[in-house]
Amino acid sequence: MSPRQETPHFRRLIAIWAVLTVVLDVVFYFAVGPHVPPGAMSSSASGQQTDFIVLFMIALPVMLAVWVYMAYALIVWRGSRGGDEEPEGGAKARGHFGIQVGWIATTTVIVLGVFVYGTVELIVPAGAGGGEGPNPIWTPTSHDVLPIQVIGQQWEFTYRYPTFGGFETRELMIPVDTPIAFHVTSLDVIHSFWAYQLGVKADANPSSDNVAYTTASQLGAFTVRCSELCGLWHGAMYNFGRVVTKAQFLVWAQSTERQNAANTKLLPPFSYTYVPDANGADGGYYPDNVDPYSNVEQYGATSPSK
Ligand SMILES: [Cu+2]
Repeated sequence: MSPRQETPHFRRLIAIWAVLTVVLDVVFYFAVGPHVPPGAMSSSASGQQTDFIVLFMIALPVMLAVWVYMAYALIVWRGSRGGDEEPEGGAKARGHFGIQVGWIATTTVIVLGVFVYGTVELIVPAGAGGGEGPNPIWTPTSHDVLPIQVIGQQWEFTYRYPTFGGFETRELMIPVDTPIAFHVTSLDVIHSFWAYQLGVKADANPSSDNVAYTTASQLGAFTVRCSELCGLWHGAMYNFGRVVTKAQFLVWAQSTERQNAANTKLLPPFSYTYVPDANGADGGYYPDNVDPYSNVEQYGATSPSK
């Protein structure tokens, strides 16, 4: 037996892998973690950031196992040009019970662990929750939830505030440290409401009230994009929302309610879903609880104020 075969390759590999895993996982957690998207502007964003960090820290050792082995094999086991014979796998490369059991056990633990972790994070409040439909699994414990309706339409989002007289606006303002219930719907085709820094993404489908919760924890602007191809100007369907203090929000909401009062009267009463005006010409829309072929919709509305 040549001395080369006695070299403890396996132990060396494990040692290199273990050191790299610890060092890089720690570096990732502290240096990269805080910058992982979508940031920490809201409860849902923080939850997603944590999930990304955890999943990456689990994936990193797996990736390192492959890379370390490859690098080690390239450096230690490479044959010299035209020199030695091809190295051959010895007896230890086959039928090693410990390695086989270890391999199956490790991969099973990782996959089941990620499965359990992902499922729990989808359900508990800290998770990515929201946008699962009209009856979310998780609802905020607080009863003081601010409802905001998001209405997708070709090609913009508008917002209604039912607790402030149901006014409709293009501006999305939300108060900090307040649980928000986004009620997302559409007037025409399928859109998707994606408030990136809030970590909120919910399909906007006609005749559907899709609920997503979040609580903003930082002041500032966030982007809103449509994230479902919805026609010619899909790419231009974005704007900015803003997280403001509770006092600023109240001032804004009450003054907007006042300024919009005349327009709000022309809107259909607040409803969780709407159908577009079948007539189309006056650009109106109606609560989805009336016969879509009612006289009103077929022949166009006479606005309530007339
Ligand atoms: Cu869209």
